[in-house]
Amino acid sequence: MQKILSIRTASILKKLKGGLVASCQPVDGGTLDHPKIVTAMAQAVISGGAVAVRIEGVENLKAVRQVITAPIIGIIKSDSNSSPVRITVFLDDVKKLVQAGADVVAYDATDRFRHDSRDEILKAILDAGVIAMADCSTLADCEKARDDGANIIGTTLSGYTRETEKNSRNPDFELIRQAKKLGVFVMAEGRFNTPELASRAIRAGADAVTVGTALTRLEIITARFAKSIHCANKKSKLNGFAVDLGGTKTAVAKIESGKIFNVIERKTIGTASYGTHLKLIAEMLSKLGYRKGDQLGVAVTGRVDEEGRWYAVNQSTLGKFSSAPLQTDLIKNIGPSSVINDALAATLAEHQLGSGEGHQNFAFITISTGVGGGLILNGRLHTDASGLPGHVGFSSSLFGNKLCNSGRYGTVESVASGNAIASAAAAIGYPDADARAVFKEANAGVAWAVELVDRSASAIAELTADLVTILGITKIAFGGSIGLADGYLDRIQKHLHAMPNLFQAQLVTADFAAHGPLMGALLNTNREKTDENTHFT
Ligand code: BMX
Repeated sequence: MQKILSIRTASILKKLKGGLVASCQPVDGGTLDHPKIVTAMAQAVISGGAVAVRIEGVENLKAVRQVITAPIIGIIKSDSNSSPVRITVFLDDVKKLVQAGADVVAYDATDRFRHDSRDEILKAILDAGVIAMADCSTLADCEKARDDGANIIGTTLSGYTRETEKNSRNPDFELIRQAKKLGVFVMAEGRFNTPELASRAIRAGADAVTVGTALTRLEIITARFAKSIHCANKKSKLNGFAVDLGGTKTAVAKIESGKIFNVIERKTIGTASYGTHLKLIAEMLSKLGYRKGDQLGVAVTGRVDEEGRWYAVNQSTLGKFSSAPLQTDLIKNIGPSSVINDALAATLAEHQLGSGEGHQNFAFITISTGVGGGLILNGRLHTDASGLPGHVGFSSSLFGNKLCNSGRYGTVESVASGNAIASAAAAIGYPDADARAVFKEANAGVAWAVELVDRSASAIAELTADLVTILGITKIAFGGSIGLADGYLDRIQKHLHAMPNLFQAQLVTADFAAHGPLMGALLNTNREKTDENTHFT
């Protein structure tokens, strides 16, 4: 619907077109959060080439208006316990912003519950004779805002609503492309943190780009640099060899400056003797050029106690021995090394160098041959002398209906793991389908396979909500061949989102993907020295 724009509206949109809008919003309550400083920021960004500014709060806006002739996009943020909507929530806000001198008023245009409806807010903005900018999260929001007469569509809230939070890592270029087709002025906004991302927004069809954090949130920008330097320092010290003996495969890697330099893999024979596992590890290491005395970290499926003794919890994954002095034997037969459970190792890697960095209450869950995990509580890896904590796969599942090979009845592992999926397939007449084959069928839409994969994801979603409820976990990274499989995280997300807000956590795939146990095994070799409690927020 092509609208006839007022001369004023058209002239402001012309000023914004093809330009950079700087959102001058210091960290709430930080030392820069003062109208004088916000004004100075606004002047500075205009001298740097911004064509307009986005300003939060009436006092800031009044102060900036006095010294700036460029267009101002005004918002008021309010926090409420009853609604997640924060941007220009009240009809009264619109009046205040217009009186303070805003040329454009931006409002939350998502369909989430709030005090005054988005329709009323938009009408109030348009009635006040200023430009309405709709901060949207999805294409549906954009379509609705366009139909209702908003002049600017912003991608501002993509990644910040429950529905879109899984896209919260990168800017939403797809939404820019889709919104552009609606024939309105599109403002790219949200995580355009580098000049390169901002120029990609224009290439994707945006009419203008708003950048906030990367320009005016000094604390956050500084923390990013500090974190990056900290990671680089840590990675540069990460040199040596790592072993990951998982339920399905055994991988051995040479790691240089935190990067996998070379890796070899063999199938894990679950029924092999302890001696055979040890021999295989030694052979693979020597193939990669390991020499006694090189830094060596070993991660294994199964429980590892504080003495480095190795036990199967699930007897069907490692069937041949009840326990073995792995750490002692590695040191004796191969060289100085440390041993840790595979999922705990991946948790360390994610927390120290990946998706969990800076998080105080974080979990990693691997869904693979088994279902394993690890917990970061109050910034530290939660372990004890037994080595059992973190084995979340052996907690009980709503969907459990058989004895797990750990000896517990109805565990998450007995429902959600690769072995469980394969045996459920066999039970309904598909004896040759392993988990990979079931996934292939499920992705092709075959009903029985969809049901099995979905049951697994649903059990993991319940586990996720339990971790949130019992431990206050706020972010969970998923790994393992099933955890990383196409579409699996979306399924977990769907089941979790069906639960009340209170039980939600941020869900992501593990940054180190399949290499988490290797990286974590090596990190574990100097765990005492590298403090996992270090965090930057
Ligand atoms: C099982 C358990 C965990 C392990 C997890 C994932 C055994 C032998 N293993 O829950 O210790 O972390 O599987 O490991 O009891 P995977 O590589 O075997 O899938």
